[in-house]
Amino acid sequence: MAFTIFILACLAGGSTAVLSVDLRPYNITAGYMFVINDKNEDAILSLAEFEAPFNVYDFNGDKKIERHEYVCMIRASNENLVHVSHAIYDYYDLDHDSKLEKHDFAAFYKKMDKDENGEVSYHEFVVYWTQLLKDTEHHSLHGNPHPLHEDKYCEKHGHNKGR
Ligand SMILES: [Ca+2]
Ligand SMILES: [Ca+2]
Ligand SMILES: [Ca+2]
Repeated sequence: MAFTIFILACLAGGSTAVLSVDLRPYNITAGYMFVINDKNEDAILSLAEFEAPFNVYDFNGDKKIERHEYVCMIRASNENLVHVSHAIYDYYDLDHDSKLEKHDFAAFYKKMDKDENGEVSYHEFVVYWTQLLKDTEHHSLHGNPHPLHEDKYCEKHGHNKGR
């Protein structure tokens, strides 16, 4: 979700020269993200299912996902998603301290649970993420054409391109 965007890397093809990506139609993309993460296929995204990718992004295992961990992981999958990944990280990082912890996930999960029944349905998920992807459209469709900054950024933090 923040972490499902990892999945987007699989969806988004195209040239890496432009560093932008078209994720439209967003409701289809959101639906696909849900299906991939709903591991037990009960049409409910549980908090456990939502949190499952946490350790994948926590590169150094300190129970926090820092911006570079998230962005560089996405970047290793698909450079076109770098800019939208920054934007989505900001959605998760509600207190703007550039660290995502389990409580941030829980808070984000609550935001998706529109009817507050303690679980996120397919419909709730798709509505929420369709809007979120729409809001980040500027980042996904008009990416920065200068990737050098990101190169240094990820190398500095020990993320090798292609990991
Ligand atoms: Ca489920
Ligand atoms: Ca970490
Ligand atoms: Ca719900």
